[in-house]
Amino acid sequence: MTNQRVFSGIQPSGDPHLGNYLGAIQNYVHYQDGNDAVYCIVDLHAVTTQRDPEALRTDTLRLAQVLIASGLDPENCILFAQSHVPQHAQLGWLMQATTSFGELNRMTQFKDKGDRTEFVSSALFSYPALQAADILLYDTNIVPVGDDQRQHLELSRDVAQRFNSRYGDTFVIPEHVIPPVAARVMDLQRPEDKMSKTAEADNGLVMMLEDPKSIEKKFKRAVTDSEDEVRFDPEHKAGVSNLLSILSAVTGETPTDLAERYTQYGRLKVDTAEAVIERLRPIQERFAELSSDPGETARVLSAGAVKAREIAEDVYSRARSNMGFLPV
Ligand code: AQP
Repeated sequence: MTNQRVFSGIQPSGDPHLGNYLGAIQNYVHYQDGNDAVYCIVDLHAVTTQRDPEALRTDTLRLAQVLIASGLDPENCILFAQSHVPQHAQLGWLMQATTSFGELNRMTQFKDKGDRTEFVSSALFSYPALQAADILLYDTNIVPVGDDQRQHLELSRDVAQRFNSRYGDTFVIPEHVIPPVAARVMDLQRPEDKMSKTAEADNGLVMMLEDPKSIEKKFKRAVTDSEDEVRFDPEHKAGVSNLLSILSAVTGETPTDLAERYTQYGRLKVDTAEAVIERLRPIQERFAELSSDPGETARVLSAGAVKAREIAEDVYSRARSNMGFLPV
């Protein structure tokens, strides 16, 4: 099907990592062609945990530059910062009123992040309601995300359906798309855990802008197991299967086909490192060019926000009117 509305968001909570790239950004680039794609740097989500204001500004611009360097074309999609479109926060409130405490309380990501944070804000708890607003605000058909967002996406659908049945047909019910491989890239040191910016140690985390030598070192030290058989078996061989998934996501070959080609863990690690470094190289080069002109990136985001607001205002007006608010 062509010309679907595609929407996804990514947090400016530090530079993105290989999991963000293979699980999400690669699909953002894919879905911008032949669709109406809208991509949002979700800075309002980033402040659900305490952020240094200067770091938030820097990270927002850097993330926009990484996304453009990865292949997002602002002429071919809408790229903007969430806080520039006030309808996100406005619809977020209506979504909070349509989401139950019990539903939010069942979100596993809140439990994980809440346990790791000293000050647990109420915004961290209600974040999936804002995420539902982000998605529903654009009459979205397709949401490309990594596997960790599956539960939040299901909540967005439930909330949209509840709103539609209470107040009449208002929102399009979105579908999520998750990549067939590397939908959950695992930590290289603790392959039972998701690769994450907030990992305890950074040896298991590969950043998109990381120096190639450092990437190579991390892959060479990746935790595998005490066997010596290369087999794709995520349940019993998490480390080896993670390497095969990463290599598969970069080369396009299936993890099972790749496994047949290897007899040694060492060779698999070296080839995966090389493939990742080669995939990231042009992105890093383009990022270096873009980062020399932050003013231009800021202009791209402002122009994106103008286009995003046009769509968002329509959908928000529909929602507030159906809910019974008086016209302004
Ligand atoms: N490890 C991962 N594998 C595949 N996809 C992933 N995503 C995140 N981690 C992985 C996907 O990246 C997109 C943007 O994620 P986000 O900005 O919402 O950040 P996050 O999910 O909070 O990611 P992090 O890096 O793991 O941060 P923390 O440490 O804060 O939890 C989403 O589509 C997500 O699925």
